[in-house]
Amino acid sequence: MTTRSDASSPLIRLDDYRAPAWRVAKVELAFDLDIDAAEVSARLHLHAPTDDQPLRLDGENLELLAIALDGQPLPEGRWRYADGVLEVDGARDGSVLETRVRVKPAANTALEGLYLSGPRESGFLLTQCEAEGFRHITFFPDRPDVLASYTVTLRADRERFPVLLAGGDPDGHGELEGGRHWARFVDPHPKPSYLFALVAGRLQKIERDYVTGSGRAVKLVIWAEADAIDRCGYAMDALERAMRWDEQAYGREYDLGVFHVVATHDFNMGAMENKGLNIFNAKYLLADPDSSTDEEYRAVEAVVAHEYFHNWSGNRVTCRDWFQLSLKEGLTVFREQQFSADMNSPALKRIEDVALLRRAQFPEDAGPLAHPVRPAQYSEINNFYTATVYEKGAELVRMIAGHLGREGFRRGMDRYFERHDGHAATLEDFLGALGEANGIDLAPYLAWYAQAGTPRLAARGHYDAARRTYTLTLAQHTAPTPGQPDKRPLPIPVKLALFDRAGHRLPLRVAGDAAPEAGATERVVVLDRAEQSFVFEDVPGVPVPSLLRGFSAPVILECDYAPDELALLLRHDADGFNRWEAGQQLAARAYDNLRDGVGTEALDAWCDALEALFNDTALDEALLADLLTPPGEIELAERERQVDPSHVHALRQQLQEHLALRIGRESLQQRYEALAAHTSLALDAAAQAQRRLKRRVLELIARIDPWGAHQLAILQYDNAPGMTDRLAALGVLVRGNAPQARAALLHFRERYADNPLAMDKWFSVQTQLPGEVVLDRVRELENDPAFTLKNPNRVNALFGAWARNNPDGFHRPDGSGYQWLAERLRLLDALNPQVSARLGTAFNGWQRLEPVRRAAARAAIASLAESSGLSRNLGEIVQSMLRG
Ligand code: B3K
Ligand code: ZN
Repeated sequence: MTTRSDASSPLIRLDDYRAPAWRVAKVELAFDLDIDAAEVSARLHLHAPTDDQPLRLDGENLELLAIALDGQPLPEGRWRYADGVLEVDGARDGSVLETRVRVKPAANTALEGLYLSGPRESGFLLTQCEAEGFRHITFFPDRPDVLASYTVTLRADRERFPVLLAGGDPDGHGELEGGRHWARFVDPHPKPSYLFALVAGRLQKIERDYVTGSGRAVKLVIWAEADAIDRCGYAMDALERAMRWDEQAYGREYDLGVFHVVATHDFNMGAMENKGLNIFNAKYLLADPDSSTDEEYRAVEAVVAHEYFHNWSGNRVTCRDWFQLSLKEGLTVFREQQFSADMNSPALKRIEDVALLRRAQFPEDAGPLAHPVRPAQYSEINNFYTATVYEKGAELVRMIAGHLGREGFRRGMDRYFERHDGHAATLEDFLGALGEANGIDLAPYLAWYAQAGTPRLAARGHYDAARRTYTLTLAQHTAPTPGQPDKRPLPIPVKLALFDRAGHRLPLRVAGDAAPEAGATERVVVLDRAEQSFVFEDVPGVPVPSLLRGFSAPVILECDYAPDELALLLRHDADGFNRWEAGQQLAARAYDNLRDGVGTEALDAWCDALEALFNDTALDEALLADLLTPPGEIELAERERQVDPSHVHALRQQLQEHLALRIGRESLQQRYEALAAHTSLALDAAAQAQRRLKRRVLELIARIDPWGAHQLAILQYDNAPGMTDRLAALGVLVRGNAPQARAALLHFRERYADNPLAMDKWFSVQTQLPGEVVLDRVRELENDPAFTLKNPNRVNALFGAWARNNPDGFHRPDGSGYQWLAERLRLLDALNPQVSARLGTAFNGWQRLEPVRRAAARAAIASLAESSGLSRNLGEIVQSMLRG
């Protein structure tokens, strides 16, 4: 048995890409499955244009039992297996290589390859292959540009493994001797190995018949363990909506007779788009009102759609190599965002996406882990499933889609799917197809894919009363990132409007515009140099510019608005997103007022505008809830040169206190009561909006009258019809350190002891205790019998929620939080490197901490880096942290 040694960890570089010397046209796999050991037989039909290159196959932790070439067993001297590579002599174009290996599912705590989910007596077997898990199952050229058709036979004990599933269409099943049975699946669509999957065990199902637009009958089947199958109905509805939407929006249909979806509690990420057999973290598949919040319902809908959309953007057209990961992920996130916007509210969806980008991607792009959407090199590819590749990647697709317009983008996507169907493509292929279908050269956008860091866009305006012109000067600058000291200008589309002082949009006429659109009040200008000016004509008075509308490019806008100008946009813009954006900028300026203790102009303007909006009964309640929420602590910390997370936390609390006082205790109470009177379990937009606003109002009350808020919260907790209201109330009690919190937590624990997803929330909510005390609580929770390092959801619910969502509680000045996390990372790394590496990124931003915390954080990271035997995953993260 041999594994690649982690110590060496060579760098893989985009520039070193070579097409595979050997291809596999067809794979026949046969599995003899059991909990402790499984045997895997593989027949690979090999092809090589020239067979002068040695045949090399990837394989990790495989016990080789037999090997034969073209029907002849291979003697020892004809093959070598070392450092994760099996080299075989004598293969020719058309050869068939047969191997038989043994793997150990129950011992696989990394949850990559074939593993056991749940207890050994009752759990089930499943696989996770992306990115490089297939090599933990059998020998294969485990790279995305080797596409093969798969025939898979599964054999196992019928009683222990009544359900046998693999990707593709079913192709027979039957009985075997000794109580065993078999099932075969054939996938006619050539696919890369990372899309292979199997599932075996005791699972229940729900089914639905679906007919595609062109009349193909598809059986949709969702599988889960017995205690969860009743919570799969919402996912089934979402799947059907997603399938229909992809037919209508992109003309893409499903292409097999059956589509399986399986839920597991043991999964390293959200879900996986395996061809015909999607596997989901239960968190993104199960939903019921008693144990899921409204946010979780939306997440289920989004992730179900995301994985389904991969069937075209990822599976039918896949990636040539892992550097192109955003080709499938950025594009699929974008498609999923469009879908979610269509199913729900476009403005709220955009707010959610931009908030996520700022919370997760901007800090990544500004820290030691910054990398381009298409990285140039990696040591461990699993470390590159990042907010940059996913969320920034989606923003790049959005920019390009905006450039082409709705019809042009569709035309381009049709061209892309048709031209590259059944192939492994690159980002150049993508931009090439989109551009060619529209007669536009999109090559300038490639620079966005290659350059890390968030550009800063500075805007200044000048009004010339005599000429009635308004000159807008835009300039861009991107700070150096690790390994990229010099940055070049990127094409930045800036969607803009000009408002007069009464809050009306002005018609736009740009000087020198070849084809002005008569009466248009919104348009896009593209800044593609370091600095550029745009002159608007016939402007009647000093306007208020509204810039980057809809967040038309993933940049940081720096504009010296007067507070009353932002307040005007917050009050008058008809577009919900732009209004929210003006409010966020104004809130950030209000935060500056509090921090500097100089002036209250922005603070007053923000509070005044929100007070007025609070009393505007026509305003959508969900939007109001978002407007009443200032930027988060992570985002506010980005405004500081040296970050003291406790100070940022305190200032943000003060900000909310000012707002609550301005709106007034009485008004808040009245609104709360009016909303509480409508409490229901309904999932429609209005009911969700009411719950969202109710939660926000309760949180604001808690800022100025904790005692009163806790009374309301305990009532809300006791009477909550569903999880959204229950968890919101519990959160207020816990964060407020209310005396009633203990009893509520005990009650919650008892009530949901058998529901792992609800128990995750029980762990998470307690990580939000304020200040110093939280570390003791986290320690206590770690010893709770329900805690285990082996379950990624549980680890993220406790350690992840604490280290990421409670900056004040994690960043203790004495470094106790850092040391404690470092110790946990060591333990976790020995079990599950993917999860430890992701958790390790919680240290991101340490270089910008104030000196005392910075030194403590550095010491903890350095001690981690010195530990022996770190995985390649965590090793790469801590090394980058220290280097950056
Ligand atoms: N493609 C998977 C993620 C795989 C992560 C591997 N470490 C889920 C998704 O993005 O749809
Ligand atoms: Zn994806």
